[in-house]
Amino acid sequence: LGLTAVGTRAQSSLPRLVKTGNSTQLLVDGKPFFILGGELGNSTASSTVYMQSVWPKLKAMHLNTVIAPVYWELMEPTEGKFDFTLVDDLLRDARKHQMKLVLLWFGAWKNSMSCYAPAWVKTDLKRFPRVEDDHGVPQEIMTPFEPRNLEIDQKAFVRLMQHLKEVDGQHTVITVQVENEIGMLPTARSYDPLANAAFKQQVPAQLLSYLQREKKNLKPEFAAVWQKQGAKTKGSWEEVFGKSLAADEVFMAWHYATFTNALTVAGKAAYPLPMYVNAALNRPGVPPGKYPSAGPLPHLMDVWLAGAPALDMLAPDFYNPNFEHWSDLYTRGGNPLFIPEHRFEDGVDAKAFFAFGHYNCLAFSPFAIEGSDTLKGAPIGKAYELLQQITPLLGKYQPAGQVRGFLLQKDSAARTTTLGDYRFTARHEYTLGWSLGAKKADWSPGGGLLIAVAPDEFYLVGTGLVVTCEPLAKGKRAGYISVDEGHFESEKWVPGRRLNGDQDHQGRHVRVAGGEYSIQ
Ligand code: N0T
Repeated sequence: LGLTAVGTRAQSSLPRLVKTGNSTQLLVDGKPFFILGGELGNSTASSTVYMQSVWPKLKAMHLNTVIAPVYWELMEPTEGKFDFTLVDDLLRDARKHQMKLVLLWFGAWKNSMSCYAPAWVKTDLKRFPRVEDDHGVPQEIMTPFEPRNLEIDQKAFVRLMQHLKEVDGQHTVITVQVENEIGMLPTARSYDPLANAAFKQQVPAQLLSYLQREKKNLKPEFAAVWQKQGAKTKGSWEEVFGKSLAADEVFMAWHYATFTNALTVAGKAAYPLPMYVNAALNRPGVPPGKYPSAGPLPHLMDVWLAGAPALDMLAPDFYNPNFEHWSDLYTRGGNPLFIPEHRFEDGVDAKAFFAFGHYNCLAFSPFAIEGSDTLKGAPIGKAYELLQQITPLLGKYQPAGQVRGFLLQKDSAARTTTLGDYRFTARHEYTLGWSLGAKKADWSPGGGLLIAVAPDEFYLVGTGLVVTCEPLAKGKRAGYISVDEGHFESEKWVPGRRLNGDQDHQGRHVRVAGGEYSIQ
């Protein structure tokens, strides 16, 4: 009995996703975990020596997780001979710096291309054929239609997962990304011989039954493609989805998704960590084929959900403007927001607060986090330092719907939200005429999150915002009994200054100045 209990505990402490209330949480060692992350530049983790100067920077930025690639070409330089040195080094150094890892499987595909395939794959086009454009020109992209391509990629991926299972009893690796920004170029689908043969086939029953089952929940962009042809429940790809670039892309997405699903199923059978795929977002108005097509994009989420049910999440990489627009699209249907990449730019600090507060996001992570020019003052580090402190609060109150987030750009209107018995309104701090930043030409975004812990008790965490509140009950006013700033020491609130007078505008608002970071 004793042994069984121990075994069960070890099992249950594997990192995993759980749906709690209306949010999904990532549990690490049984506790809600929020990835305060950064993704390494692509080549950075290929040298353990190079990494030595990187770790202290990451530590200084208060990351709790590093998102780092595993390179197929370096892991299997000769077919069937595996070298896990780099992976083991990463694990050792992450532990030394008390950090977790999300590993990126740079396998068959990386930003559409197959540049991380080992030389023995790249040079054997016969065994490992490529996708072809509509003129029959092969591209440097392994075709998903060739079973041998799946076989070798899967073999390597399974070996990686087996290895992690063997060496990572302490769960340093908490999630795995399968491939990177899968996408088809320069045409919407491949025209290699196997692809052309598949294109003539009937649409697979698995997709058709998903369409029927989810008819009412399909994302509108995808439903439109299907309904344009009369929402058919059987037929060839052209019969069901029509003759268009959009239809070609659906076909291609299906085959990428089922390939990735096979990889994911096999990987999880070896070691069941949460797994996701990421997408290079398309620019609206650009036709399929002209952007990396057929990946887990908003208009193809249904195809990916139907074809790759083993994946836990579809994740957006943010290089486009309009953070909220894309986040809204990616949280449809309960898909948790997991941000493996965000351009490392001004405002990521504010967005991190907003993403965790508003979207119940599981991971936030600027890309090329080790870039040294961004280190000066490292706003993201200041945000992470506070987010780390409020993690237990976030984990506890998020499932109950007691957390809100705000993002305020220069041109944002005031944001209002209700929480508990109050309506809260947030504005950028520079909207206050007397704010030191009010006259600046450029306003760094402000952002924050608000947590209700009792009927009349709230925590505000953020930067560059001012919040007012009024009771929902008509004809009443609300005032502040007290506003304290402070910090958490191992989950215990330690108050600092009492903020009153000018600091809370004589009891009219709660405020964090632009460029400052605080918990109140
Ligand atoms: C990302 C990164 C890395 C002007 C780009 C973004 C990473 C990959 N791709 O640095 O390559 O591995 O996932 C593609 C979107 C770029 C849009 C640029 C718009």
